[in-house]
Amino acid sequence: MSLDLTIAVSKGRILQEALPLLARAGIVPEEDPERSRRLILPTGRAGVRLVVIRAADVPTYVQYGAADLGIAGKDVLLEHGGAGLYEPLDLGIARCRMMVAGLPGATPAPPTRLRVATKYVTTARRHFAAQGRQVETIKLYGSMELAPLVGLAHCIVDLVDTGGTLKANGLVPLELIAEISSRVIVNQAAMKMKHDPVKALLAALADAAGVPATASGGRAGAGGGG
Ligand code: PRT
Ligand code: MG
Repeated sequence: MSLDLTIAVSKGRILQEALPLLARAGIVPEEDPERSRRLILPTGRAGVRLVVIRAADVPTYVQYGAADLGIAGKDVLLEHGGAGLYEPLDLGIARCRMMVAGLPGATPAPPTRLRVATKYVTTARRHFAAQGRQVETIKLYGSMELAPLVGLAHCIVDLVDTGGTLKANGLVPLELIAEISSRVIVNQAAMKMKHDPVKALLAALADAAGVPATASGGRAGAGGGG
């Protein structure tokens, strides 16, 4: 069995923030991942290659062992559920908060059934179920902020960073669901079968991120914020 390692990284803002950190661990892709059409990129660290894919696909690749490790937002991990994954490192990058937001004073009290528009239907349902609230979720793929403005939903569950997008649309944050940052995930079988190279890579990434390397971390996707 090859002890080479494949790391799946979310493209977009996570990749932008992860690249300098990966570089400190010697992982410099041989081509610019934002420009290259190649989907598998060899790197300057021996035996390590990157695949750069859609954020929501990262846990899937790692769960099935198509990639040994991944870098994904906690938002995506909460929604995925974390089956087959360890989450040993919080890289502390691409930070934001997952929140319920809506028009001020426009969210109905029970027993009215709340209509929630979101890309995170599983996480949203779990959040409201923990409050004993059954909600109707409406799956959207982007521009969640529009939904309350046009009467599609009472509120949204979305990521908030500066709050500028909410504000620009007259929406207010209502409830915090989870603090979000990007995490390193590891395929549970790879953690066993490729233990030494995986451990070495995790130590290098922890060092690059300036965070403590933990044992194997918990199962990914579990819990609210941490
Ligand atoms: O392209 P694809 O559809 O696959 O995904 P994407 O477009 O959502 O990817 P991208 O590049 O935006 O990266 C998404 C990941 O970055 C998320 O999974 C988070 O882990 C992380 N992240 C961190 C964020 C934000 N901060 C963030 N602010 N992702 C999205 N936002 C959006 C938010 O959805 C909202 O529309 O930014 C807007 C709010 O920002 P503020 O500053 O106006 O509050
Ligand atoms: Mg995008």
